[in-house]
Amino acid sequence: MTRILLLGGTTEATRLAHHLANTDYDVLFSYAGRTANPVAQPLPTRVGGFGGVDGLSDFLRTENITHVIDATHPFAAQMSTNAVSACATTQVNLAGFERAPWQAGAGDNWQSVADIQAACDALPSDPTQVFLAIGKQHIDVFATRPEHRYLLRLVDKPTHPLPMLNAHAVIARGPFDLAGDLTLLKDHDIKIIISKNAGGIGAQAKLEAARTLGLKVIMIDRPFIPARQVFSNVDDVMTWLDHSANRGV
Ligand code: 3Y8
Ligand code: NAP
Repeated sequence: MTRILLLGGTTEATRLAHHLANTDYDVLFSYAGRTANPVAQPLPTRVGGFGGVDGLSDFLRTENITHVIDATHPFAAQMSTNAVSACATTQVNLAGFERAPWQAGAGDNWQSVADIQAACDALPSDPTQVFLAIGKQHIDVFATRPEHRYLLRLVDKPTHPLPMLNAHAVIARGPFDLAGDLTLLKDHDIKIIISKNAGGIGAQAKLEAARTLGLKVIMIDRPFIPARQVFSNVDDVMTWLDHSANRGV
């Protein structure tokens, strides 16, 4: 009997959830529990970690999961790595569902860096205004650069003081649009944007706004994720699922 665990937390996962909800498949949606009020899904939903690879392996066995679709964010590398290990151990079918990275286009002024520390190191020595569009989990690094003024965009109101002296947080969940991001960048006189190469449409507006305003973007490359089968559209995920489900694997 096919039973699917859908690891979510992205626009693509939400789109796939709505598609799967209109099939006869038995699907369980999973959030990490990072945000206070995640978007409701049209599927039975669980919230919270599994307890590492072993916890996930035990979960797959006890919940009789036959397929895992990893539709987490490209920077959710620990979850994706754990899914590769746990599915190998338990012989559960695994497929990634992720969007292509963004590519710089004509008129873009991007500097690609390997990780968040490199993004911090890439900031200029002269004080400037920075839109730190990377959420809140890894912003401590920027406390070492107090000369700059930071604009942050967070999903939930911060419960602790921000680690940087000169910072302002706007609270918004996205997906975002060009008009809103143009206004945000102009209102805060932003000169540099730091972004993860998330891909997809949900966070792309800030890059279009940066191009319009001629702003520099420090683009953080995606972290390594172990090899697994990956699809980039719903139809291919469904073909994989229907094929392996019919073969009873
Ligand atoms: C908890 C679920 C949907 C999904 C929407 C996408 C689009 C908006 C863009 C900016 C960048 C950022 C951040 C962002 C985007 C979508 C998508 C995407 C970036 C929610 C969600 C959860 C999270 C977790 C959250 C992180 C944070 C990252 C904010 C829901 C809204 C910056 C990533 O407060 C925290 O601890 C937030 C943590 C991980 C990165 C970080 O390190 O802080 N996402 N984002 C999921 C869970 O619990 O499992 O609350 O509804 C999902 C979405 N976030 O259905 O429409 O698909 O990419 N999310 C980044 O890309 O840099 C915002 O502001 O421009
Ligand atoms: P991460 O660093 O890769 O994972 C850390 C731990 O969080 C995992 O080991 C796992 O805990 C738990 N976890 C992560 N995703 C989960 C899920 N969908 N269901 C159940 N547990 C999950 O993950 P992250 O970067 O913090 O991302 C957390 C969530 O936010 C994911 O759903 C992701 O899709 C979403 N998101 C992340 C980003 C981002 O920038 N990282 C952007 C947009 C959305 P255990 O080890 O205990 O199992």
